[in-house]
Amino acid sequence: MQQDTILVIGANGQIGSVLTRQLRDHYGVERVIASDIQVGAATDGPFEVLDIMNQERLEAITRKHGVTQIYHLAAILSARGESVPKVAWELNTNGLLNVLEVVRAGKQRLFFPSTIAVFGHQTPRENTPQDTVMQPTTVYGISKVAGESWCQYYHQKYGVDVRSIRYPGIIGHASMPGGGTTDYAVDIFHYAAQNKPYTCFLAPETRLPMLYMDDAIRATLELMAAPAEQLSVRTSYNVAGLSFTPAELVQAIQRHKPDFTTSYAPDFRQEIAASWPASLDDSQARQDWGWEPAYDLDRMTADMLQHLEARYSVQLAG
Ligand code: NAD
Ligand code: VAH
Repeated sequence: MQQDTILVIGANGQIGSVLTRQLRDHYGVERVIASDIQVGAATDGPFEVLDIMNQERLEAITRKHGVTQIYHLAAILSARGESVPKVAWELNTNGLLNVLEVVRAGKQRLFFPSTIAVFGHQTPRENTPQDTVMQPTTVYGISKVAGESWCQYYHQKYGVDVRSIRYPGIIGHASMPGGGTTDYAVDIFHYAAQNKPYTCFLAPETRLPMLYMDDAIRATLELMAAPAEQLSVRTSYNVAGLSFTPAELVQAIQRHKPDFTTSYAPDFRQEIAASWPASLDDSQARQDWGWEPAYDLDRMTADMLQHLEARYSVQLAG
């Protein structure tokens, strides 16, 4: 049986750095090639500097290492995308097209992360269906709707085995988020763990779907391992985990740290968040490949605080 060799594009990022570590645990360090536009976090194994706008270099790297699977994570996220809309469109869409062209020829299995930012004000906000209105308000969302459609097109037209999840906001302790609207839900834990007050850039009642990093990585690996014939969606799967407001997250943190306080100063990201779902219907993912989340709000909060308090107390002691 052929052993898989995996390329992670955008391996220095919030998700890529954790995913690369888990893939290396699973497949072996030498079988997982990390890549990013510059050298960064994921350097404890093979690493290639790769600008995804350079399709020839991507082709050369996949040939050199005999790559059989690609996780393409490089993108500009929702909040940062609004300050550089054309750059975000270019990277998120043409970067993906470069990857799709390479896997069309090389027949690698591809993972492409989409997002709940594909939805907009016209979308049902509660229990957002798998198939529904998609009129996004951000350039990030527009690029991901196009990306989902390109993935389905390459699957239908060329048989490309591309698989995708619409990630909600991802929360983890091992890496920092990079310019999104859900970043508050990671930042807040770092303040709480250091016993500092936090100022939240979303309003207290803003309910959004979220997913703990452990669940997000497991979902990704389970989808990539699922038999192709079981997959009925080649745009992108809704995947739900948690759904909470900043006020509810503060209460969950206060159950561990009663003195923790938060004030609210909503900025431009409030408008973006208001256009996204509050909760998702992920029954198709559950039916097709057995998706089930493991973390609820209390379990996630306990795990985040435990890891971050340990890290900051070591830093203080040092
Ligand atoms: P991130 O911003 O933390 O990381 C993106 C990585 O891509 C960075 O390391 C960056 O250096 C790299 N990159 C940027 N331009 C590049 C280029 N031209 N060539 C190669 N690499 C380049 O992002 P993330 O949060 O880890 O998200 C990863 C993917 O998951 C993205 O596609 C994002 O849209 C999607 N996603 C993330 C979330 C989330 O909450 N983090 C939610 C939904 C979807
Ligand atoms: C963002 N965290 O805020 C990302 C994500 C769920 C939204 O794509 O942009």
